[in-house]
Amino acid sequence: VVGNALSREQAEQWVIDLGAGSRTSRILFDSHRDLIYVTDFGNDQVIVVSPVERRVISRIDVGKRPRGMSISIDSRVLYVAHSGEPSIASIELDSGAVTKHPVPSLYDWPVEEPYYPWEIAVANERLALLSSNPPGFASGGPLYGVDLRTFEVAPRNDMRDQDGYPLRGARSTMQISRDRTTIGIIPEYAVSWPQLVRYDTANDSFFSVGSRDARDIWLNNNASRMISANVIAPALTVYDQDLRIIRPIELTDSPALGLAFNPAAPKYVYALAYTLQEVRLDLGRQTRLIEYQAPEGYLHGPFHSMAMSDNGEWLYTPLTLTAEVPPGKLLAVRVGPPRPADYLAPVSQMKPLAEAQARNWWELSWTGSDDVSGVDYYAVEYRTGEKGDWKLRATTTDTNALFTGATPAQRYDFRVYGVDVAGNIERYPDGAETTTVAGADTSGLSKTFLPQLGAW
Ligand SMILES: [Ca+2]
Repeated sequence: VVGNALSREQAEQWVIDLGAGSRTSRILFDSHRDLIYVTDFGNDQVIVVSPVERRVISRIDVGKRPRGMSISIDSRVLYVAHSGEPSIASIELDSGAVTKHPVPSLYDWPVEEPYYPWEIAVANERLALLSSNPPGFASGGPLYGVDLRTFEVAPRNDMRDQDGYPLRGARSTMQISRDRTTIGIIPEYAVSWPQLVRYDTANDSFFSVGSRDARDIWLNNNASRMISANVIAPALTVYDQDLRIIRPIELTDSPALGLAFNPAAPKYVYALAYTLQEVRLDLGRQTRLIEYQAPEGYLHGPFHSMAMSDNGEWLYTPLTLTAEVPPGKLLAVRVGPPRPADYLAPVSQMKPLAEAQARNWWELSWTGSDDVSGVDYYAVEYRTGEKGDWKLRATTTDTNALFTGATPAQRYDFRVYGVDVAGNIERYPDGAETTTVAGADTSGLSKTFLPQLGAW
């Protein structure tokens, strides 16, 4: 970890009381309406907060002990998982009309009692994933799929670890990428080690990797990067879209419970424990670690749920007086200026190479563009043959680079991805974008310099 300097900042912030008996569970920012929804398991309500007016504007009665929330693709319906009864609610957000849908089939070995819903994540127009939990425990029941047209609930026994053992529901979290391609899941401890799971919306399929220490997971806008919080140590881990570890990140306080990417500046990551810390990842270096001070007399955590405004200006978390008292307040911290709406990564493409090279060096070139903030840099990767691991060759603001020192007769594959100024990272293509075979001629090479900034 490089440049891990901590600074403490007293940012602009405001606190609102969520009302008598309120117990904050999850917080969700509705970017369509600029409203914040808070599930309150103390009063069995969804609390609606206007961040503009900085007050509670309505309270919606739902079922017992509401917990997870997820918003429909068309932003018209909010689904709520009730952890105190076998049902979920759908709330028509424009009218406030609430419909309760029983989910009677949540029984499974080894608990004799029914499992109740816990977290819910809308994958597409038709399907939501629903995790379950036995009442009074936080140990995780099976994962279910909910048909959003009929509200039929069916077990998802296809969420399995690498050895094929079925995994059980989410311990604490299911996070949806902004582009809705991916849901990141941390299942309950199972037969095997704890796992990180990626659910692909397009393929309706799960992909798992082992992880000894994951607690929360968060995805950037297009799920090209995922971050998990270490359950034991004050540390985070950055993964790529295939859940390969890219790098660790050290925090300075206790292990984080909650995580968030800044949607408008996804190079900024927030980790919530007893303190709130901001990590700035820039060109592969951890350039800054900021600790936001809680308002006097309060503690930041430890809580799981965080939400951010669409423009990346405000971060919302639960707030409490002591670690023993459940949170009944909402804290808003201003973590930066409002930012332009840049949620899409650059699009780039390698230009095709000749099938074979005469020399053992050649020029690579590519094209690329970005919609709003512009391309910050490109990362060029290569592998030797189809089975080789991808390796970073260069990060550069240019659209060409020399590839030198190749082994004659060796096949080389290339791919490129772009990172925009806001910090959106393009997803890798599945395979090579261009391929060539190296020659033996070493003559003619006048420069060997390859720019190297370090990617993340
Ligand atoms: Ca962009």
